[in-house]
Amino acid sequence: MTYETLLVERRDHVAYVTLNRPAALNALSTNLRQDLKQFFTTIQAAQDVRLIVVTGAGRAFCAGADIKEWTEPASIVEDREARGRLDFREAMRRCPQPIIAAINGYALGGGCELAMGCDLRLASDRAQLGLTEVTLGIIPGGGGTQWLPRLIGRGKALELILTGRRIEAQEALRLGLVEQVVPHEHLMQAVEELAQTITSRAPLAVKYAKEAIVRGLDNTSGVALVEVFDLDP
Ligand code: DAK
Repeated sequence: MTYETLLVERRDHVAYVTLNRPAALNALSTNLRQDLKQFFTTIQAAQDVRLIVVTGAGRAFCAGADIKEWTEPASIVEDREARGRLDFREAMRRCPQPIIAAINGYALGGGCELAMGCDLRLASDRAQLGLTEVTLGIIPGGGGTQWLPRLIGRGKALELILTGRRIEAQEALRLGLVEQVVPHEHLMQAVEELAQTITSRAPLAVKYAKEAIVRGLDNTSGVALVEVFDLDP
């Protein structure tokens, strides 16, 4: 299957998906969200795919929601409803395969949430991460309010979300937001090595270990994805 805004490649048992809107720093346009939903829905049934890697083309992983689609102030509310219908995160959550984020550059707003929706995060030393939504007058509506405190604790999550501050990869590593920081030019090699190690292990053990961890920790993430949609304007 081919996509307008994604590049998909399979090597051995690994599917590599690259967000491919580099001129817009891979911002999550309607088309890109639609393609991601289709991709994650399709791939979860592909039994020969044992692991998924998500990365971005160019100098960003993903700069978040495509703010150029928010042409009128009132459309943010309509956009929120449209996002609910097009949300790819639930399809991601249902993937039995481990998902690695290869964070090659900016991961901001919805882009940081996309990284947190993955199971493991390896970052380039050039990456910058942040939930910057409050600087635009909105809250992280794509899971960030639930995932960030689980990863880095309540106080630090509040500090980052309420200020909208961007952090460098090394700080993200110290906080536990990413698992590894790798020199930029070695990022994909490090990701491939980790992917190969995981896919060399017993497939069912890997699958059920992921399921046990994610279901145990993640049973309220629907709060972030559903109740936010229901807020009154
Ligand atoms: N949307 C659209 N275009 C973007 C973009 C974005 N988020 N970020 C960058 N671009 C575009 C720029 O407009 C520019 O395009 P041209 O002008 O060349 O046509 C191109 O990418 C390069 O950007 P810059 O020239 O700005 O590059 P710099 O290196 O100077 O700066 C930057 C890079 C990443 C620091 C800067 O571009 C920036 O601050 N971008 C915005 C980042 C941001 O605030 N992202 C958060 C957006 S809010 C929800 C789920 C999710 C969300 C909301 C609701 N529900 C389910 C309800 C998510 C919200 C968000 O993500």
